[in-house]
Amino acid sequence: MIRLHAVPGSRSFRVHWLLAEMGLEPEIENYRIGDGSLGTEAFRDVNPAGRVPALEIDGMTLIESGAIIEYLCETRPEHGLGRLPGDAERPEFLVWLHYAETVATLIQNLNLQQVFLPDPAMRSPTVIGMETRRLATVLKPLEKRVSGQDYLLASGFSAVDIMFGFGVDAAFHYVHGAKFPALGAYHARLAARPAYQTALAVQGPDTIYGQPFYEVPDG
Ligand SMILES: N[C@@H](CCC(=O)N[C@@H](CS)C(=O)NCC(=O)O)C(=O)O
Repeated sequence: MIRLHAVPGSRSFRVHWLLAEMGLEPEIENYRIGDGSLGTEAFRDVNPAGRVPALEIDGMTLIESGAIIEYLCETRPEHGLGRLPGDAERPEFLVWLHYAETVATLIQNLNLQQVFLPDPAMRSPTVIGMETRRLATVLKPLEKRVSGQDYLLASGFSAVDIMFGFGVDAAFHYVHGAKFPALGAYHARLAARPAYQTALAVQGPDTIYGQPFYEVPDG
């Protein structure tokens, strides 16, 4: 049994998509941010930090999307989605795997400001402006990277594209896609993958974003 604890539209999509690339179908437990479902005693038994993803697999419960992705790639190497120790691309694989969290943290800060604060008056236009600029800055190396090749690694599609693929989608709620044409095309390539579509169909619609784009408020 493989069970994925998930919030549609969140980092749990990374794990779901990787499992789909491996032909594995997890049972899904869906939660929502802000409705208390991540704070129940039952979920705190799964992950005391109250965060998704959490994956029940191989008799364990794993948290942290990056760690889960590394674990799945290492224990199921036949799918060729990781770059294991000894592989010439291993250092780059690790860099991009963790860089995805640099991007995701900025998106998370913007989600808090733009989506989750209960009263718009609580927002800080200064913080939103700063974090939006910082998000655009960290996307630039990725834009350059996928201008010259289809995927983050020269050898082709790998789990780092999954780790980052979720972030591209979410980033475009805050930075204009027109400024990152190569990233837009990259995301379209990723989204066309059958496993991405399978995970998306099972996950259901994203429950985080109520609108396609969030401008930096005046102030
Ligand atoms: N570094 C962790 C971050 C986990 C995390 O913060 N997940 C978010 C969803 S993307 C969450 O569960 N948030 C719950 C909340 O903000 O209450 C990972 O990659 O799994």
